[in-house]
Amino acid sequence: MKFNKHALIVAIAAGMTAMAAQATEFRSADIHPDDYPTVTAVKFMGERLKELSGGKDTIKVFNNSALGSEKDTIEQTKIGALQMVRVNIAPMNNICPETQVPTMPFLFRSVDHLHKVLDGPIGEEILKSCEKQGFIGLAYYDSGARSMFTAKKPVRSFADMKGQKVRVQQSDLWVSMLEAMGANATPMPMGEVYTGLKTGLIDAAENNYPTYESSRAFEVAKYYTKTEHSMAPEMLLFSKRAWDKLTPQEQGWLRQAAKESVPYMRKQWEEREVKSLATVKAGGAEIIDIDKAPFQAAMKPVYDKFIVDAKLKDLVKRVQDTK
Ligand code: GTR
Repeated sequence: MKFNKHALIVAIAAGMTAMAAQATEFRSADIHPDDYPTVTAVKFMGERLKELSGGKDTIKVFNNSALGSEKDTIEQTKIGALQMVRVNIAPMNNICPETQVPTMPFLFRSVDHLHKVLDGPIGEEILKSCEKQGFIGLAYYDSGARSMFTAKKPVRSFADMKGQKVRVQQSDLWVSMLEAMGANATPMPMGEVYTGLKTGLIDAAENNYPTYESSRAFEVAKYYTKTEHSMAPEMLLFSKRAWDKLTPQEQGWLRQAAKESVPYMRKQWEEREVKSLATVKAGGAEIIDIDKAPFQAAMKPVYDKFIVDAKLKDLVKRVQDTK
């Protein structure tokens, strides 16, 4: 048979088109920069997904708030315009009430306690509770402990919180938490914090070391007070609308790849916390130790207001009872 070069090229091109038609690139959003542990973890997940699916499924991360604030991208994920999103649990608080539980102030005793809860049936139950709102919860990522940082007046005692205008995440629970500390809470997207502090629109904000560092907030708010008031974790959510169109096999690959990205993320996170602390200190931040007892005591009304029904009360109790 005579070799027909033209036919071969046509055949290869047809094959490539068929492959391209089948390949799926899931879009995922994040507000953080390229080297932030949440972003590198989702990229790692994408690589694992590619391997598991034999090259069929991949993930493209849109970082640096390219697709909007966390609130915006959660809405895009709900309608299926975006397949995946990595957000903090806080902007989910108003959407699915169970997510308030891991957000609650001074709930977790340690990182080990947090991991034990989130890796077990309680964590699973909370992820699952978001399904009826249109989200498949794939995983939690670490976010350390959140603490106050102020631009003008350092917080050296509980009384110093009084009257500080503090940016909070877009969650009613967060507004109440800061109000219970005596502050004026102003919800706004993370992307506006640096300018807000610089222009004096806000006096303070609160976050973990890596975000305090990566947002450069330490340049404009140099007093970082270790209140460690919440260990609200990060969440990885998939759009239920998009999920329902996938085969069970694809869903399985996504779940597995997400699960495998968790230990990877935790390791990156531990390293980043150390690195970020060194960076902010070198940049002139003052790290202030504080007596946390009055903060903790002031949180009772917040529990009374948000942990209202039997379900949430039971979840909080089970978290506290987890040894
Ligand atoms: C960070 C978190 C982000 C976002 C941010 C904020 O620690 O990783 O997802 O929630 O805090 O305060 O808005």
